Amino acid sequence: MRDMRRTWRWFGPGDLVGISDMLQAGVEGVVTALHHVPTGTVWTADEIARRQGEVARRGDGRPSGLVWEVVESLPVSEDIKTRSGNWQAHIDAWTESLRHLADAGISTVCYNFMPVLDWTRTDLAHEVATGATCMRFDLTDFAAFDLFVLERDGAEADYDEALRREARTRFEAMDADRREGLARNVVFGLPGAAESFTLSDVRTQLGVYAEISAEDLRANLIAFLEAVTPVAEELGMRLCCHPDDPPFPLLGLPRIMSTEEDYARVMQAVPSRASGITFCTGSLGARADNDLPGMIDRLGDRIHFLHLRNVTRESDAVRGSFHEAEHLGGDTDMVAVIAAVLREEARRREAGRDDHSIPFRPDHGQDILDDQARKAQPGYPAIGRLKGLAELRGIAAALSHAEVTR
Ligand code: DNO
Repeated sequence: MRDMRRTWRWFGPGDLVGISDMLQAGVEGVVTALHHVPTGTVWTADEIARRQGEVARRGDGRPSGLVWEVVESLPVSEDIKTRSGNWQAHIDAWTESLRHLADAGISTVCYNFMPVLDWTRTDLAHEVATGATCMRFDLTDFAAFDLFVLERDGAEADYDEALRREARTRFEAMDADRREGLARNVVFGLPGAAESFTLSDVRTQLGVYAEISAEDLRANLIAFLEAVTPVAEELGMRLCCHPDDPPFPLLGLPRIMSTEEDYARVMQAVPSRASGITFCTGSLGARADNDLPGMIDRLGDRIHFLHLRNVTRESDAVRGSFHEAEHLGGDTDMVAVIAAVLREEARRREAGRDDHSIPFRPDHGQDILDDQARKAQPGYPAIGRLKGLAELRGIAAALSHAEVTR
């Protein structure tokens, strides 16, 4: 039996890829969030119900048959991450939002614990050989931003001499538009990021983190989970922590959910299934030392949501440049990943678990064909994702077919 529930991220009514589009793409369930509600504020029953109503209708008003199944993300505030200021009020608001979501029948909630920046790229339309465009993280451009746009104190220490020199040459060759665009991509927030910062906000935030080590941040994550997990358990919900993207420290900020060991430590510290993992093959796959199928075998019990996408690593260094590949291209062996997911689902069916169909979404996609004119949210085109979904679905169907399994 094939499981792997096909979901799709939707940014709400302003998203240029609508409910009718995803229906035609073959989607079974919707992933969305109340992006307009400020971080730290309660998601009310009314706002949740309104979004559910929007998901339930196609563009022309007919029923869609689709349901909001996964929250991505319920944002965790900087106060919670730094355990300062209004952290307690924000945790109360977070758990209150969980209660309203549970009342509305939504039980899977993705979040992340990346300080200051959510996901980051230096280029949103990098052209590959086929003419498709994709997102790219270029370490030299990033260093140019850090050293010469942000002018972060102490940044020099994070890059070796050769990289600093290359970054300077790169920066000097950029016109004002490119410098501004780079800053926008890196810090002003890509789609779904909880906050959008100015350069001066970022400098202030970096000052706050100067006092917070990776171990402190991990302790804050564990303390957060110790507060919210019992509520999720009581409500029958599944929380799932998204990895750092990219999976290494940036701007001198600690990143603590980048590797198998990071996940294992947090899962062991809060040993409840209600506290789990968003397994993002794109984020984790940007490091060659992450063995993705092995991680699914070892941590699978706690994986509640999957982001399936692929990256091409441009270097073997832990911290290196990469770009987003086609779902079956790139450095991640997607067939092996899906085989591992199907093994986990089989274990769950055997154990009688009711969560044996793990929701996945085709994450990101290259801009191809009409995507290049539609200009939807960066990383979230209609056709590039539809192609990814079709390919992933094909693998799952083939690997679970009797011709293959007998
Ligand atoms: C990027 C996304 C992230 C993700 C959050 C989860 O495309 O995967 O923005 O939604 O980090 O909290």
